[in-house]
Amino acid sequence: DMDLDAITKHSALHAKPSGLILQYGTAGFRIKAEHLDHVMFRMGLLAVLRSKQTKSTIGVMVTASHNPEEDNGVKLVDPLGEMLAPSWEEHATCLANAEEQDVQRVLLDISEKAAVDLQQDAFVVIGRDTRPSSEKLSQSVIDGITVSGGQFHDYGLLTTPQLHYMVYCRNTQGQYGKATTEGYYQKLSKAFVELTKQAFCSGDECLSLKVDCANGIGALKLREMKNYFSEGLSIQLFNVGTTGKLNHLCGADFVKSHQKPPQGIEMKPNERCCSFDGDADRIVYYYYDADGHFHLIDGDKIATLISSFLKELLLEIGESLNIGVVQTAYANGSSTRYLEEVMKVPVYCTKTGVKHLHHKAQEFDIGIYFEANGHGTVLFSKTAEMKIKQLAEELEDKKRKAAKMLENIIDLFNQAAGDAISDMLVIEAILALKGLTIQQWDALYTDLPNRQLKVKVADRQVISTTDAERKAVTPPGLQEAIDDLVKKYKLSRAFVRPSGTEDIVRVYAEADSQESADSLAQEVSWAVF
Ligand code: 16G
Ligand code: ZN
Repeated sequence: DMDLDAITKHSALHAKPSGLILQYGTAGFRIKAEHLDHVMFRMGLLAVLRSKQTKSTIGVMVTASHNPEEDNGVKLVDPLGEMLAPSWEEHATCLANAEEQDVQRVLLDISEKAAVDLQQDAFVVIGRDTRPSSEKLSQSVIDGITVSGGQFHDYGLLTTPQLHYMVYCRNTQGQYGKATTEGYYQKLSKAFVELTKQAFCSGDECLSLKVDCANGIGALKLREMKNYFSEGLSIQLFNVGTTGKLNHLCGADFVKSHQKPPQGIEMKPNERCCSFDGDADRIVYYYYDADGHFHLIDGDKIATLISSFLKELLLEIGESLNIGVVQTAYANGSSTRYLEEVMKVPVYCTKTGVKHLHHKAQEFDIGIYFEANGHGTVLFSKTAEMKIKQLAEELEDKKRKAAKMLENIIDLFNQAAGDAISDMLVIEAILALKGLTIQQWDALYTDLPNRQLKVKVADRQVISTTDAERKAVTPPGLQEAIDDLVKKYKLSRAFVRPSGTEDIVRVYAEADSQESADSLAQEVSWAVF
């Protein structure tokens, strides 16, 4: 049971700065670390309630992903390793904003609304990234858990997707894997080694990769994992956090948004490189060509490579499982066109934010989702998984081989969340199996030149959107203005949306040339003003 008076007393030790209002957004709570102590404590309390209500293990991750080192944040992870359910995001916001004297009342309110059985046991697992503030903040989460009578396991340093994996394992009685970092490494490396056994080029030539770890958790975890596949893949780690600052001039978000290589990595022409973000749930690839031009391979091209590989395997085994690719409005128009017209796979667009893509991808036997920024994974339905397992036993020769590959691919993809380590291994395996160089992969299609801008406005919520954020509904006249601007350029597209993580409006534009994309983005941002 919960001792509400003890909670109130303890809460005062994690007092909320008066007047501070926060919102549980697309990525949980995220601000300067010094303002987060009360939020952490209260998310400990909330995780206990959610655990009681779902009668399952709940996860709490302390991270601010690609944000600057001074920031921090917190996210709750639901029983199947998914993002917190929307109704609970609201509870989280209420609890975080409650004034000190109201904490008890809000807790009871949530328990009542969500029909939480307070007698139920609670279990919470915690992970954190490498930020200097993370350790102390995760202690505040633990404080909240223990004072409300919950049990917990603190994993300490973990990537975000590893925590999602742990939660998923624990709530499926170990069927998905062992809920330890060792279990995670074993599951992934076994699948990777089996998959690449058949690789056409097995010398160290083709399986060599440089990884920019954003000076974050990815460096620690990749280094641990390297011991599990001694010779299969040679990876060189950069920005491992010993000298540089987290996410500073490096990492997946920096590379994607600046469209240039990170600092702190040595790149030779045509060498395959990739960047993780600060909590290792995003990955992008890139290289310099022989003429010194930089080429970025983002989430869209990753989705395309994976889709084409999976489609080939399905064709080989002769089974008609339905595939769907899920993107957001940020997907490059060329990628959508290529997937639909050349590869003939159905493409769907959802709102920005992993929970939306993940949810949509669950509708298919094989749901491939990636945001252009490099967050994504592939989900396999239970039916698809069972069918593939069965075929791997029944079929013979080439067909059997293809079914076995699919079986390993299922194990290699993190089914709970987008995962830079897991995605990297899938990509490396596909490139090796198909004998593709990074240039050949890049050449699948040519990205339309594009530009993103941020606009500061008094109140970003005056902009509301529809059609998966591709059309502005308010303020009146804005969409018409954008339509008129878009008409002036060839192969053009543009949209605006309020950011879910920063107090700004984001503008996206693409067109037939970089100059056009730049000037369209600029004109649209003036229309927003
Ligand atoms: C968060 C989301 C990411 C999304 C980004 C958009 C998760 C785990 N992360 O980082 O998917 O692309 O927000 O940010 O959902 P924005 O709303 O500021 O553009
Ligand atoms: Zn991240």
